[in-house]
This record gives sequence, C-alpha cells and structure tokens, in this order.
Amino acid sequence: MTSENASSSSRGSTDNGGFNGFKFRVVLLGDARVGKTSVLRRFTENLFDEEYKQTIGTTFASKDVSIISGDSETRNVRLVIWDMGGQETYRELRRQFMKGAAGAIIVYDVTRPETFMAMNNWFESFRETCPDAEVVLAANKTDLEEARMVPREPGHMLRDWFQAPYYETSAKTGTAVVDVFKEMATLILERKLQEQRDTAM
Ligand SMILES: Nc1nc2c(ncn2[C@@H]2O[C@H](COP(=O)(O)OP(=O)(O)OP(=O)(O)O)[C@@H](O)[C@H]2O)c(=O)[nH]1
Ligand SMILES: [Mg+2]
Repeated sequence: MTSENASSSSRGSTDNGGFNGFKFRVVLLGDARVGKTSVLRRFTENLFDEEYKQTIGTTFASKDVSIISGDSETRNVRLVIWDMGGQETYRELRRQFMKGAAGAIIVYDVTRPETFMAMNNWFESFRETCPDAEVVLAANKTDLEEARMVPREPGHMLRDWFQAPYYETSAKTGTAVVDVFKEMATLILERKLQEQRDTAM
C-alpha cells in the first residue's frame, strides 16, 4: 500500500508538502470480512487477494485522483483512506478512528444479510462522531451472484434513508470500485469549495 505521513492534516487544505491539491481523510467502515481492505487494495494497487487476512488495528493507504468540479476546473485530490478491522469492538477506538474524517465509505457483503443489518449502526456511530461528513454506501461482493442474499432493493432503501450514494461493487472484478472513491472525492471537494466561497463572501 502507498503510505505517507500518518500525522498529516485530516480535513483537506490547499498545500501539503509539495502536493498541490486538496487532501481528504476518508474512513472505511463495515463489519469484519465484508471486503474493506480488498476494496481499498483494488483502488490503490489494482490488486485482489482471495485469501482473507484480518485487519488488526488500523492501516491506511492513499491515492490521488483528479476531479472536475462543478465550476469545470480540474482539481487534484489526495484521498488518505483509513481502514480498520471490523472485529474491533472497542467503542472509543472506533470513535478516535472516525474523528476528523471528511467522509466514510460504509461497506456490506451482499452474501451475508447480517452485514447489511449492521449498516444502521455504522451509519449512526459515524454521524454521531462526524455530523457534517459525507457518506457513500458500497454493497460489495456482487460478483458472487449465486450466493447473493441481499438484493438491490434493500440497498436502495438504505440509500434513500441515509441520503447517501449507493454502489454495487466487487473488489474481485473491480466493478464500481473507482466510482465509489471518486464519488467520495467529489462530494467532499464540492463541500470544501462551497465553504471557501462562503468564507470569501
Ligand atoms: N468474491 C469476492 N470476494 C471478496 C470481495 N471483496 C473481498 N472478498 C474476500 O472476502 C474476504 C474478506 O475481505 P477483506 O477485504 O479482508 O475484508 P475486511 O472487511 O477488510 O475484513 P476485516 O479486516 O476483518 O474487517 C477475503 O477473503 C477477500 O478475498 C469481492 O468483491 N468478491
Ligand atoms: Mg480488513
């Protein structure tokens, strides 16, 4: 994974040690084994591993994307994406992990309904810690069509309920993985640009 200074700023700014662009801290949330690390690896390295290696504690990776903002400018965005093991049950650690994030990608596994049922908890605890941050939903492992237990409709219910974009992803095939991260970058960017316009007035 690409790594960089872990202590760097989290909210996004215009100049970060030679990188000329915005920098946003994003967290990956969701139950154990849903594919958080796999989605991140697909995005940052374009790789996939069938073997499960549980994430212990937290790790991060970063990747730069260019986004065309609403004002038709091309903007460089560095996403610093933090990943935490879904087994982590210590509430305070989760809160610290979420703190200061500009967005959360909340993931479930379409072959395991219990991971879908847990979405509300993940969403609520993120909202509590970061009330003004963006959320994107990822229904992962959609390549496993035969084993799929959670169809598209409940996913759309979540989307409407949380008012958050919904993507059907596969870390294995790569389906929609880039879209999830680009959507997140775009949402945060537009919010930051709006904040800049508001303070300039
Ligand atoms: N078929 C398929 N398998 C996947 C997909 N995404 C992840 N997996 C597999 O599911 C298992 C769990 O993936 P991880 O990425 O480690 O899951 P995680 O959410 O990071 O798990 P924790 O670190 O324990 O929270 C691994 O064996 C992956 O190979 C997918 O889109 N399709
Ligand atoms: Mg993991």
